[in-house]
Amino acid sequence: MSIYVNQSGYPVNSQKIAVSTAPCSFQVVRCEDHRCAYDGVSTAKGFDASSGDDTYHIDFSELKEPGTYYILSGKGEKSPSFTVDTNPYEKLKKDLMKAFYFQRCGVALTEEYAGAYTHAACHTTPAIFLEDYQNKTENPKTFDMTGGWHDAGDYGRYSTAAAVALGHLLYAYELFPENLQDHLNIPESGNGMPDILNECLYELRWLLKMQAPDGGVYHKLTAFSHAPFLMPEDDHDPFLIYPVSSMAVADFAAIMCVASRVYAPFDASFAANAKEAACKSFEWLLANPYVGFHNPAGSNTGEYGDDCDKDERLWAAAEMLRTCDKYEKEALAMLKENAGPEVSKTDFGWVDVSAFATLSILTDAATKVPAELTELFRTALFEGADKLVSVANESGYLLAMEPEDFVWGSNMVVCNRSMLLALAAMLSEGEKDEIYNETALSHLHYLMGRNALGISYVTGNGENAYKNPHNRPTATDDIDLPMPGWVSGGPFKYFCDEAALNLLEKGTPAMKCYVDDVGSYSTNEITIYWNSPAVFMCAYFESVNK
Ligand code: 9MR
Ligand code: ZN
Repeated sequence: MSIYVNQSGYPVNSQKIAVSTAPCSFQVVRCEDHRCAYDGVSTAKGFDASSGDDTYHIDFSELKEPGTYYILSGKGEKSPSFTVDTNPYEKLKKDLMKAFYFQRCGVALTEEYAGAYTHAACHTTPAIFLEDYQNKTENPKTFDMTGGWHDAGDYGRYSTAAAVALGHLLYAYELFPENLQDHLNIPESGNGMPDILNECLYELRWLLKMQAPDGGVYHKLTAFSHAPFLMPEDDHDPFLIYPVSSMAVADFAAIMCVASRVYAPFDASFAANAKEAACKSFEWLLANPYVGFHNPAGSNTGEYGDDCDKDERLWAAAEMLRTCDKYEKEALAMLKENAGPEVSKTDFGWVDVSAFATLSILTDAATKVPAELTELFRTALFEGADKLVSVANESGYLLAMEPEDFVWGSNMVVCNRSMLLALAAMLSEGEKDEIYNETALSHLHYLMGRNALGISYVTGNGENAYKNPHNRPTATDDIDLPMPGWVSGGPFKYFCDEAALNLLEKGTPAMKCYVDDVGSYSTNEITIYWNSPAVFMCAYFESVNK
C-alpha cells in the first residue's frame, strides 16, 4: 500500500485529503518532534478507472496548525512529508516562473542568475526562409530572429506555443498582480517592472520579430530536424523561418492586445508597439481565410498542427474588441462568427485557445460584448466546470480526468482544467465557489504527488520529485539534479518513445504511463506552456487563501 500526498503542502483552511491504496488507520505526525497531531481512519472511495487503483481517503481537513508533517498508517507505511501553511506554494510559484529564464535563447546564462546551469549565448546566427534552405538559394536573405524562450526540451521556437504560454502568464498577472511581484534574480530584477513582466517581455520581443510586413505571423522558427542531445551553444544547424499560419496570426493579435494593456503602466512605447502589431495582424485575419501548417516532408521539428482556427479568431476578436477602439465593428462580427457551439470556450491549450476568450470577456468589467453573447461564454464556462466537478467526484484521486484524457502532455490538461475551475470559482456568485475551488486545488494536489505514482511532477519541489526531464541541457550538462521548477508532460496513455516502451508494460493504466527517464520525450518532456498554467494556479490559490 502507498500513501499519496501533495508534497508541497495544503493550505490551512482547505480540504486536506491524502489517498491510499488500502484501508488503514492513520496518524498525521509532526516531523519536528514525531508527535501525533491528528489521527483517524480512512474511508473507501472506490475503484479509480484512470489508475486501476482501489482508493481510500485519509481526511485530515480539521488539522489547521501550520507545520511540516507526514502520514503514518497503522501498518507502518509513511507518506512523503508536506506542509500545512497559509501559503504553501510560495517556493513552487517562484521556481515555476524562474524556469522560463533558463529557456532564454540568444544570450549567455551566467552564474549570477543561473547558478550551476550556465551556458554560452546560443542560436545567435541569422535565420533564413525555409524555402531558401530547401532550394539551396545562394546568398539567401537573412533575418535577425534571435531571442525568446526555447519551447521545450528542443530548441525550437513556435508562435502558437509562445502565445499560449504568454496567455497563461499575462492573464495571471492581470488578475492577481499582488501575488506575482516576486524577484526572480534575473538580469532585469529591480528595474521597476515586476519580474514576471520582465521575463515575458523577453519572449514578446522575439514574438514581434515573427510578424511579417503584411501582418502575417510565421508559424515557427526551428531547424529542419531536431538537434541531438547537445548544449544549445553547440547547436549550429541553421534556423529556418517557416510559413505563416492563421492560428499564429490570430494568437499573435490576441496576445499583443493583452501585452499592450499589461505593459502600458511600465513601458508606454512597448505597449503602443504591441497594439500596432496586433492591429496589423488583425487586418491580415480580416483579409485571409484559414491557413494551416504542416511540416515539409523529412522535417521532424514540432508541428503544432491545428485544423481549425475558429477558436484562435475568437480569442483575437475578443481581445481586439476589448483593447483596440479602431476595429470594434469588425471584431464584434468576428466574435459572433466564431462563437458557435462548435467552439468549446473551455480550453486553454494550444489546439483550442477558446477559454482565453471566455476569461477575457468575463473578467472585463467594461466588456463591450453584448449581453446575449456574453451569456454564451458564461453558460459554457459553468457547464464545463460542473462537468469537471462531477468527473472529479467519481475519481479516486479527485481528478477531472478520464483515462482518454491522458494525452501527450496530460499535465497540461490537468492544469488547464484547474484554471477553468478557478475561473468558475471567481465568477460564480456564492454557493458553488467552494466546490469549484476545492476541485481546482485537487488538480494541484495531483500534480504535486497525490497521484498513482506518488511523484511530484515539478523538479526540485517535493520529497519525491522527478529528476530526469527530457530537456537537452539537462541531458548534456554534468550536473546531477535538473533545474528546479519544471513541470513534466506527465503520463501519456499511448507512450511512444523507446525509453517508455522499454520500461512500461503494455496495458499499463493511463495514470501510470510515465517514466522518469531523460529519453522519454513522450512522457517526461518540459515545455513553456506546461509551466505557465501552473504559475496561474499558484497565483490564484494564493489569492483564495489570503
Ligand atoms: O504536444 C505535442 C504532441 O501532441 C505531439 O503529438 C508531439 C509530436 O509532434 O509534439 C508535441 O509537442 C512538442 C512540439 O512538437 C515540440 N516541442 C516540444 C513539444 C512537447 O513534446
Ligand atoms: Zn538558443
